[in-house]
Amino acid sequence: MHFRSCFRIAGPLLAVAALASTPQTLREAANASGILIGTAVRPYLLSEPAYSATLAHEFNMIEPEDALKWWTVRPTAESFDFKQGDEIVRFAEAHGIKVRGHCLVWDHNNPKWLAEGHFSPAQLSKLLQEHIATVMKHYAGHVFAWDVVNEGLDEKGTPRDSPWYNRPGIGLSDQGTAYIEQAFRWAHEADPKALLFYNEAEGDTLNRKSDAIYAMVRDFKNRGVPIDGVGMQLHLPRLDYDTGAVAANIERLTKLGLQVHITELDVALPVDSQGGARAEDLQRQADAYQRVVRACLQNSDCTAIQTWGFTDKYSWIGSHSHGAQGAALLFDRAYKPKPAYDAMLKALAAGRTSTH
Ligand code: 9MR
Repeated sequence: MHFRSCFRIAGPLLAVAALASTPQTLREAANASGILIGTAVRPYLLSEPAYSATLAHEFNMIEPEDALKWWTVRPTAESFDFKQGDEIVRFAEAHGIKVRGHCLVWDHNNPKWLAEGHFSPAQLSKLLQEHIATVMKHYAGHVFAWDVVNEGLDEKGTPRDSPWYNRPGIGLSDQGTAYIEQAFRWAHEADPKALLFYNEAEGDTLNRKSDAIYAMVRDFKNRGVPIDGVGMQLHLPRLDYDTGAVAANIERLTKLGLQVHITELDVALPVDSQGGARAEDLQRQADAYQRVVRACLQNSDCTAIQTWGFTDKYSWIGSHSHGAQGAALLFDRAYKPKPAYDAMLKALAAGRTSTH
């Protein structure tokens, strides 16, 4: 009798305890698994209640999608505009969220005055060093990691044409990755505490580009160039993406003593004119998200997973594909979690499987 009544009380209590320990959000699951779960954000959307509430609940890291790019921060050669970036940092700090910075050096999206300015290498070198120093010092202590150089290599693995490299470049145009190295050295001088990343697209699996990234960062590590990690963008081009090769790539990079962040994950699907995707594609998308999370959790030096936006209401994919693709993210246009969300939550909640 006594035993039975205890059991009757203990049963529901145990159920409540189990419920309390089951993560209910991506953020809770990521905290429990010791990983950062992030997303790209646009500051002008923070005033939309569903947008900011979802961000605050679900993520422990955010990254300005465009707000810290040259075209936003550097309206003229003489001035800096930190309004948008500061708004994101204020939001993050009010919600205990870490901020990742993107990006200090890129051939794309530079302001017109810079792209068409006909500057000499000496002038460009001065402009870039000053930019890196001013932006990083402004955010020192608030932005814990930076994409110092974004997409510096082409598909053959050679440095991409850029005002910083060879058009006309900062004075290192015939020296391969030397301009990238210089940017990392300046970044380290500007904020010695920030983690410094090289961020790249289409270098996620084992291919010519990822081999070139590997060779470059191995050389940097060997020569003491200050670099802490590699960002793998992972804009997945296919549902059957080879996540085994992603895991192998993470493995070889982390063996160099580097961290890996997955920085721009999304999985574009074919969509109809209303932006709707097929149910079976949404399931396969969920599987792809889950496989990427598992590939990262397998390795204790894969320390962050970030999606490139979180609601299908706002994503670069639609305009980029002229409406042919979309539905790439974790929440639908009404902020309802999709199968991809459930799969990601499950994979994060399962925790790390790394043995090293
Ligand atoms: O999503 C970003 C979009 O809003 C911008 O118009 C575009 C150009 O600045 O950049 C997009 O983000 C890119 C990121 O900065 C670097 N990797 C590729 C991303 C998608 O194009």
